[in-house]
Amino acid sequence: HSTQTLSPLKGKMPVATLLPFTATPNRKSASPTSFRLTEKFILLLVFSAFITLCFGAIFFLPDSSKLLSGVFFHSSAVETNTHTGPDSSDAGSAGNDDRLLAKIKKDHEKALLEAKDTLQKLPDVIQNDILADKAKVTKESMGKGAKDGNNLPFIEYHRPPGATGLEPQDPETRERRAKIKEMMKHAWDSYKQYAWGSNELRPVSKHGHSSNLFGSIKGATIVDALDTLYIMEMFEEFDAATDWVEKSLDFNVNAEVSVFEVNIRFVGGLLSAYYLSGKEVFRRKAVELGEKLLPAFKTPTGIPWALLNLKSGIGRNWPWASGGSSILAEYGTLHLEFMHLSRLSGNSEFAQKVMNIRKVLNRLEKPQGLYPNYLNPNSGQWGQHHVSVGGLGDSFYEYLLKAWLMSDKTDEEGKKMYYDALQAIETNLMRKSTNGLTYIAEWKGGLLEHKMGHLTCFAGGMIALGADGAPGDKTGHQMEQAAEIARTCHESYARTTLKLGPEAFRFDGGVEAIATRQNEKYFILRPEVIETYMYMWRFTHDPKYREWGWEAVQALEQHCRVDGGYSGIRDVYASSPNYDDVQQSFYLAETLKYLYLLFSEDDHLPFEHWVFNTEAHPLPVIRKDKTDRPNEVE
Ligand code: DMJ
Repeated sequence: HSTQTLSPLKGKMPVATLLPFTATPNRKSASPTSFRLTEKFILLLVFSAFITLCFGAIFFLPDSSKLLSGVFFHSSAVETNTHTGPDSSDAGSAGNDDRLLAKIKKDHEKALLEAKDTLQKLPDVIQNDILADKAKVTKESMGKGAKDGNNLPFIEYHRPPGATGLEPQDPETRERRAKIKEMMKHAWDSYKQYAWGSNELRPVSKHGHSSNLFGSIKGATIVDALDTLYIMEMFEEFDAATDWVEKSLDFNVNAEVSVFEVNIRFVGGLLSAYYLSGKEVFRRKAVELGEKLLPAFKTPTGIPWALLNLKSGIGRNWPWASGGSSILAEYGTLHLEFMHLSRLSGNSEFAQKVMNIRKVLNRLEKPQGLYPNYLNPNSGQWGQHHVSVGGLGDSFYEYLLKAWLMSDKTDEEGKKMYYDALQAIETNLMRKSTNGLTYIAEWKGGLLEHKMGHLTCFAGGMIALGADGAPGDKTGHQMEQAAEIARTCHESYARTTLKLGPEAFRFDGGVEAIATRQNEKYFILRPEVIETYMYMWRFTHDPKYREWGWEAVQALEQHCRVDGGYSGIRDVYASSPNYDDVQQSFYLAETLKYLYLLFSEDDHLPFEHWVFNTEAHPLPVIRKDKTDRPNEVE
């Protein structure tokens, strides 16, 4: 179009033609040029007012869209509504109105019936429905964030009783307790000075040390020591450790770790630090790490791999473990931590994983009622029939008992499995030496190896802890067994030159409670014997247990303490120590904590409120009646 073609229409069309009613009647000429300027202006004003009114009617009147749809689209709107209803084939607006009314009536009746149903439900059922809805909402609200542990459900934190303790009444005990705290300070300060951020300290050469059990995760000593620092009221150190966890503890590593070690030390340490201090960072980190461990359960049976690459999620077993088996003490020592992870994250997956392990075990035939150390996660069949209450088996039994105790004695399955297993151990593995020392031997396809490991010495404490609930009036009997094991383990210390126990001791070839092989003579600051003294002290208040603990303290001070911390020693029968130059993280987590509790009052971390994981990290009992719930997730 040219400008010329358009201009006559635009410029010369008589305004009167458009707006005849506005033209002046007397006017001779109808030409727009004959209007005066003011008239033109008024006409323009009237015209624009009219346009504005029209638009206003469409856009600014209330609910104009409904008005329009009611006027112009009435029948199609009703059709849309009735497409899902039973009368959808009827046509016509009168029929549609009827259908609409019928539908409203039907919905109304349905709502009334539902309300009636709800009112007829028992209060318990209604309560359960509400809880189920709540759990669903919590799970949904966690959304993606829960996957990386950053968006956890709200939990009102209440500190469980006995997180710290009063000074003991008796002056000697007070002094001894203070001494243990000083030892902790020396171990911690040395680590801080020479190995801060590394997994462990080399106290002789004074630098950091990292075991491959943790891949490239760092700071094992910091996480393992957190709760010990807290219960000893070393709050300045605890704050420095917390700060490190916040800023530097990193699980995003491309490395293979031991699922068991990472669980008992890192997950356990973080959980305890959370329950003692209430600091959210520990809950967040524990759940984050727990999530990273979950791919370990991707096996045909759900029995987890021993080793897991945290980045790829690929797992495998130790190459030395019978035919690619998983290890009883490893897959059987996840239960306590994983139950708490579910509780603190609102994610039931953790609990399901460990409950499934029990299911697999309960389906299997057990030789003489015993649990072999090796189980193939692909076939679900036992590997070699080796049984031990020490290395490879130990904490599996411990966690059965403690799962029952931690559940406020509601986990009947755990209870039954524990007491049945203990009976089989008593029948097949527990023996008395010629001179009356009770020991727990190792079982290899029906043959006994008369050796007891330092690790096995924890069993004294475990049996004492479970004695109270023993079925068939066996409480007294089990307390005696526990006391005898404590005595045997004390003998294993007393019969060495340095008064510290060997890694394993034998009851054959004319010896009792003595290591005969060179590679079993070392002492690596392990806690099990002191752990048993602590339990025995709590249950009997027999002063000998404190005395035995004090003997160990003196030996540790004399032979393991060095300028840069505490070191393990290679031969406890040598006349002077040959250092292994490692300060194990469990020395701070367990050995020093159990010593401190041995010289504390009973209401410090009392057993009715706390259960210790296998690395001595205290976890609160989960109350069944909810009246004493330290932390409420539900
Ligand atoms: C700790 O890591 C744990 O106690 C584990 O259950 C066994 N070994 C060490 C201490 O000896």
